[in-house]
Amino acid sequence: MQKKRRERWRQVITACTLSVLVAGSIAIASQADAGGPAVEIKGLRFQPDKITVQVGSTVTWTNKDRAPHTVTSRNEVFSSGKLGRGDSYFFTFTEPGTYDYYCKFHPSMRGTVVVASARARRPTILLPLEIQVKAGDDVRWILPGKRKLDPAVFGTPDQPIGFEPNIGVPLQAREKNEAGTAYTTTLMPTPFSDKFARVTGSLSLTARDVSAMDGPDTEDEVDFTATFTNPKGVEYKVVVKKAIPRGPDHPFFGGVATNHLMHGMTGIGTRLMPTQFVYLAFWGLGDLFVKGKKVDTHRIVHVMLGEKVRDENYRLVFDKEVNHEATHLHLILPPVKGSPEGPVQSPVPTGFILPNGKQQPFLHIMFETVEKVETKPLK
Ligand SMILES: [Cu+2]
Repeated sequence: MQKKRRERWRQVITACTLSVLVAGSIAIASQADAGGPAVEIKGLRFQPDKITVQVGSTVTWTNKDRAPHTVTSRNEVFSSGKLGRGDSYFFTFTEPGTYDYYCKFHPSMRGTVVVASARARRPTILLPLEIQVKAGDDVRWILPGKRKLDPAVFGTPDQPIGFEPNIGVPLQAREKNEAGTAYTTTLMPTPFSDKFARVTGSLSLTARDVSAMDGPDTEDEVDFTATFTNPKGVEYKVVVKKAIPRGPDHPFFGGVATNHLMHGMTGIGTRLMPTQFVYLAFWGLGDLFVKGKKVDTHRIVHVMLGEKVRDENYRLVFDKEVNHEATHLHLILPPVKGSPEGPVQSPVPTGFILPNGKQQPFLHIMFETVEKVETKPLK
């Protein structure tokens, strides 16, 4: 669990390699790994002296003082040993709780790490309810790429499943292994790829889940704004004020859904995402702004706060690898638009040109840092 400095270098090198690969493959600049939560030891103080992190986070302490210090937990969970000037210490917190620590050489130096439990975020109240979410910091732009096909969701060439229109993958759109005994990936690039570029952004959402069922209208409400950049630093904004009362291919639960299994096996949303527990999701109609200018309206927007479906290499995992202890958020604008006749195919005018010279026709943005989830019952 404890990591030494050498391992940090490996992390930094991996992050650099990754951004080189991204830059190499699509010729764009990408930000290097910004790192996780960090505490500076400076002026005989831990700065900040109290931080809150999610389960699974690695906290870094770096001694910026001339004097040596230690990072020693009161209940002997971690202990850095002597840290000279410029030395760093890492610890990964796998259990929720409050961890007080101090410096053995200067016992008046004290700090606290609060490790929040992802499970504690699960809303436990019934409809009607209101949820507020804020996210930002670690934001990633998903680039198009082929998606590996999970046999649990798509079966085998002998016994294929999961091929219904719009949510599934048609059999002719699947690649097989050489022996023809298993599916490998989709034939074409999809928005559900492992390729990404780090960008910046923030998200704020208030959703009211009142209606549980689809119908001609809904009492569900959405007030959503996300701002983010593309890999070249161009600014985008997505604003949603209206929930879509019913779905064309699967229920939208009145527009806002709370506490549901979605994606994968479920038939709710694309099967290219793994089956996961979702705390909050909505489908709404939104406006898209690029560089402050409204470029489109009535876009179908889907946002979802769910279990973590990507591993440490940012690979979109299969059903059995979903991390039930962590959460993240995805924002998707599929190439579909709302019209009086219902949804119509329409590429998102992202203005982001891919290496093949074509415009990326969708937006899929991941918000890995969920800062706030607050739930309250409605009367
Ligand atoms: Cu989703």
